[in-house]
Amino acid sequence: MSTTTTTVTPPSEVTLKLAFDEKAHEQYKYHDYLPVYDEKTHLEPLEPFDFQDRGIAAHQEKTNLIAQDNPDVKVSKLTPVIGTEIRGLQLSQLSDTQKDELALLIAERGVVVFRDQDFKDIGIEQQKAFGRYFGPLHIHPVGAHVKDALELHNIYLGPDNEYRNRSKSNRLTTTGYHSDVSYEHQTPGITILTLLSVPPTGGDTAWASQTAAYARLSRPIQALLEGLRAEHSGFPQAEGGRRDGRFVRREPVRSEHPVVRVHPATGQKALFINPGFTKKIIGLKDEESDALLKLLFRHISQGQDFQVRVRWEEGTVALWDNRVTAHTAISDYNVHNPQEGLRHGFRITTLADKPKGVNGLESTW
Ligand SMILES: O=C(O)CCC(=O)C(=O)O
Ligand SMILES: [Fe+2]
Repeated sequence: MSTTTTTVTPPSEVTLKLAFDEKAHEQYKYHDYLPVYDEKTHLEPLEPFDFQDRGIAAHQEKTNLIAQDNPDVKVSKLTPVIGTEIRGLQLSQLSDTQKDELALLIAERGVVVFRDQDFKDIGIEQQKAFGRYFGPLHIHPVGAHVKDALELHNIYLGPDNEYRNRSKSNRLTTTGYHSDVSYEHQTPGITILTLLSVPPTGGDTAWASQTAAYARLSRPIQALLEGLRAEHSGFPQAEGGRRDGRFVRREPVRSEHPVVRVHPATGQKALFINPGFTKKIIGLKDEESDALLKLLFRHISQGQDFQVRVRWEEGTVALWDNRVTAHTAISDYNVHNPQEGLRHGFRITTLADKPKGVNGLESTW
């Protein structure tokens, strides 16, 4: 079965193509969050903007966010290197001071996983406002979105929408580490992923620490990489979308970003290349670039000792910093078997700084 082609016309007179089977979801609690495509709204290229990372203003100790004396708040490291889990705090209730501290915590730990959240039920406007605190919201150039919000990128894999399965059908694995839309000129900082329906088992997400990946390299290789930029391209994604008959709402771009990026709030260096979008290293011969990228992609995806794999629960919201991590969905469940459940959610992605490398190296395009 392929993506259904039913269309509906909302009050705004924009025609939406449904990317799900309407009949199968009539009673579904999160019906309004099912994937659709607005096939009319064409977007201009993203404009440059000033960006101040919220983590810069934060108190290093984060005592407002994770007060030691509150027995209801449970904060635990998921691994020594990457990932923190928080129970007993609602994202929807955080003050600005707490959000600043959260931005810093996400930068330091790579990904922070909040359990038992009411975030999924606070409504689209509040969800967007929460994201906007951290940076302008990114609209995905080709992805499915939520009916009333282009800014809510849809995560949905079911028998009625198999684009991810199809596009990866000739690979040995669906694993694909990436940093969200890293081809943009000012790339994402924090992504906020909320799952509304979670399979009973499977459908985890994994993150790799790019800070640790950088730190593990020998000094001569670190020094070599610190002087280099790499090309990140949005063209294959857009071309793949067009090939699958999807509407491309903003023309693709490519950028040349420093291979080693310095985080504005922590000052830490991280590898900033990923198998999803990085195509070549600028200034090297083809074979040199291919060999170096192969080494680094293998390093990132095989480094289980600097990765974390998170199992989703109903109410889980994960927030990660795309400048210091790479991540992959783990599509290990059979979407044709109703017993294996439905995985559905939405992603809010905030844009951040123009990447800065070591010794003043900057992105170009
Ligand atoms: O579904 C997931 O676990 C992650 C999805 C993802 O990486 C994305 O939409 O960028
Ligand atoms: Fe992603």
